[in-house]
Amino acid sequence: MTGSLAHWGAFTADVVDGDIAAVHPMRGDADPSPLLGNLPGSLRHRSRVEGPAVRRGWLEDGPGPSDRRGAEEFVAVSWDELTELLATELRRVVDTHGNEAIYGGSYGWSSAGRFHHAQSQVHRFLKLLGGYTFSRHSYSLGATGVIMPRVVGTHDDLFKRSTDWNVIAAHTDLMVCFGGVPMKNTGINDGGTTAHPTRDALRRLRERGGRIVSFSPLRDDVDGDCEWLAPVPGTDVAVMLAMAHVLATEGLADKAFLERYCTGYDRFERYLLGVDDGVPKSPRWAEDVCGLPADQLTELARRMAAGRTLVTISWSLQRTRHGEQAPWMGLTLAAMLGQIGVPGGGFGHGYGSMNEAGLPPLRCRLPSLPQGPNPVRTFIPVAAVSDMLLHPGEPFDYNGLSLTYPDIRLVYWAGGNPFHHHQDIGRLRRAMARPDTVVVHDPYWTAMAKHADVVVPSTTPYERDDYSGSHNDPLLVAMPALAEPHADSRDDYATFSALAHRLGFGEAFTEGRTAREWLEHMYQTWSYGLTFEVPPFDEFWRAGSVRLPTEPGLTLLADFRADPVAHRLHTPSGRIEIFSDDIDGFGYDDCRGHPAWLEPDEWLGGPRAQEFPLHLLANQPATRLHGQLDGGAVSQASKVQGREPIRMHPTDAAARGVDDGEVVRVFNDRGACLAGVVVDDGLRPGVVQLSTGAWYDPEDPADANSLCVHGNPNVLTADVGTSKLAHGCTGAHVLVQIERFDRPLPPVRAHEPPVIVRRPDAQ
Ligand SMILES: Nc1nc2c(c(=O)[nH]1)N[C@H]1C(S)=C(S)[C@@H](COP(=O)(O)OP(=O)(O)OC[C@H]3O[C@@H](n4cnc5c(=O)[nH]c(N)nc54)[C@H](O)[C@@H]3O)O[C@H]1N2
Ligand SMILES: Nc1nc2c(c(=O)[nH]1)N[C@H]1C(S)=C(S)[C@@H](COP(=O)(O)OP(=O)(O)OC[C@H]3O[C@@H](n4cnc5c(=O)[nH]c(N)nc54)[C@H](O)[C@@H]3O)O[C@H]1N2
Ligand SMILES: [Mo]
Repeated sequence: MTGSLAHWGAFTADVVDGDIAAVHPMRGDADPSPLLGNLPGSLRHRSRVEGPAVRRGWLEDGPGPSDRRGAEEFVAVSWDELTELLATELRRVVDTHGNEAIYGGSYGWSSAGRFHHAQSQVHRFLKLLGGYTFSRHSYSLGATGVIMPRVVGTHDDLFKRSTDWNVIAAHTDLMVCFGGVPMKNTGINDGGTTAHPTRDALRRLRERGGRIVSFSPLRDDVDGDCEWLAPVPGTDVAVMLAMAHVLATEGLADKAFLERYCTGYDRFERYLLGVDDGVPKSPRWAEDVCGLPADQLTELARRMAAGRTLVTISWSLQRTRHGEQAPWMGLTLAAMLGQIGVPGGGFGHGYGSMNEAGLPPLRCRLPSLPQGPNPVRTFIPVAAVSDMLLHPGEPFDYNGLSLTYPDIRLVYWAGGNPFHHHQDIGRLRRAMARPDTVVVHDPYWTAMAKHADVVVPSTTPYERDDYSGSHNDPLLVAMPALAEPHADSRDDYATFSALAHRLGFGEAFTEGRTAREWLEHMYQTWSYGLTFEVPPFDEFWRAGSVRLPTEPGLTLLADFRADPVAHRLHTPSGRIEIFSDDIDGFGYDDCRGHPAWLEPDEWLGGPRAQEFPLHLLANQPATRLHGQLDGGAVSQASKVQGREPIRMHPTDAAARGVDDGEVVRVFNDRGACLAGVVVDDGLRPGVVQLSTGAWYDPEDPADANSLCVHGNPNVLTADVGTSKLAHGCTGAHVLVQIERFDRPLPPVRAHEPPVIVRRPDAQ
């Protein structure tokens, strides 16, 4: 039995015949993630990429735009051929079009492990090649990443230095959670985790008499006892405005706090009270928008002002059109309550979105692979990938800047899956047809690999030595290889080393180190910079982990509250900006100078709902991390006739004559997919839920808009940014219609490799 770690937890594994046969959660993890159950059988799964492969058309006709991507067979090539082909193509693109023509954003979660982290490897390689067009921010926090630094001076401190679960358990009277605190999401941390304290913290809060109010279209967004209020999806800003209106009009707003720690409340209040537009944002007004009774909102607002209240906003609320508004309005509501910086009160962003919120941060940085500068300055907001590929040379707005989309000739991806993460897959396929070359490194034949020209088989984290490290986890965990690399797969480091040598910068890339030597080197340089002792590398490796000091007991913004001058925020005013002159100055119609209710297109109160009357929540899957290990036992056990489950309210199912266990067609004007019905009364009627992550599986691979027979919701979602300010991902919400699917069920081939031809002359 050897130990290792995934994004969802540390474990020991039984390994039989080169594969993980059983997984045991690490001792000490109070609430291990069920996702560990996807690991057995994953190393030798039939969807592994066995060896280097090149799309036939690209190999025979050379680089160039092609709508055959995703619809053509592959040719197996040797590693030497692969290196030669790739090096030649990279050189051609750089010499003919310049480094800016390489899109190397390569967004995605890859795997835990500090050295073999695919993003670190690909970015280091492309920087040494002379640079690449990069991407900013994430699909997780596209809106937050831009709005929150402007209005509270940070975005990642909001969850990396958030109020500790122990503080919440001890002090909070009322936890008002927009988007709930879904336990399903707290298993995960970027970089891995060894502890899952959320469930226990909520238990202790309740035992003390604390209450949880969950605003969510789904009942199970809070596990166990809570007050469940189910607004129309996407209307939380109206709900919060209504409660702010009660505070403002009943003398419950903390004027002293607003004056000392905030700026611009008076301008916001004009909007709140309807001074200029004649529309007071009262509970009565909100009732028509959000579908919740005005009296209930009024009563809750009074309760919030009466005790120690924490307002939390889940990340999902900003992954929608106008996603900037919910975290900004949540912060404003918390500021009006005046409890920001007080133990157990104030504001939170990300409880129930990820493991890290509420966990103490490390008192040190982590070992990391050094990254030089990127000589290319061109970037896009990450969720503009299709816009960029379809509109080279066109201008666009972003965060007060006027930028231009570059002309991309080569797309390079390692450690991410746009066919998981990006919206409107039909449009993405048309965008991916534009470049000359698409390169993908992945251990698995994901849809992204099937749409590539050059497919590079990577090892999984369990086939190489590495170690973990997370900013909110006290353990650095050794991850010794559990098995030999599958078939002809290689570490990304080995692939990039060979390419770098062939391109003439091998020494700069490897610095003469093997992977094992890098592990030791990174550990050593890191340990020299620490203010405390850690054991030497060999000792750490033998022990299997090293414990690092953390900062327990934090309250978000407590230092700012204690001394707003010494700890002024990194905003223009040094305070919380309820009105931002900078944002106001940009003049955007979809993000104004203060938080506001702005109607989205994809909502039940708008005209689109006439045609597509169901609001689909494309939330994070309970059964896997994104698309990773969709073929694993836990993910597969949830499927209905092999399709991704879609939850429907009994009245919505009955109205369409569909039953539990049947397969339906979910569609709108962008696309359609099949999904398997699970009837459940724990949803607001009119809302359906189909999580992300079923591997895209077009019935007709040659048709960009083909029916996905497996249930990937991104064939339905709109490819529009949150606003001109952030252009964040808006994949959380989409309007759809559902009908019975009476044709014979097409087979699911998502996890089958494509056709791969082996040439008779190949070695
Ligand atoms: N509709 C909708 N869409 C969404 C969301 C939503 O809420 N709704 N959520 C969004 C969010 S928050 C996110 S973060 C994204 C996630 O999107 P991604 O992060 O792109 O999704 P993953 O499936 O985690 O992709 C990681 C890939 O890396 C591969 N990989 C693992 N280890 C290695 C390695 O060592 N080397 C290489 N080369 N590859 C490796 C895995 O096999 C996998 O294919 O999705 C976004 N998309
Ligand atoms: N098991 C599992 N956990 C994960 C991940 C995973 O893939 N699998 N992905 C991880 C990643 S990368 C990220 S970024 C986080 C994402 O964290 P989040 O974005 O917070 O996660 P979601 O599950 O999309 O949304 C949380 C809940 O918000 C509710 N919700 C959606 N829309 C609305 C709305 O308009 N109003 C209200 N009030 N509620 C709404 C939904 O019911 C949903 O269950 O999750 C992380 N955790
Ligand atoms: Mo994410």
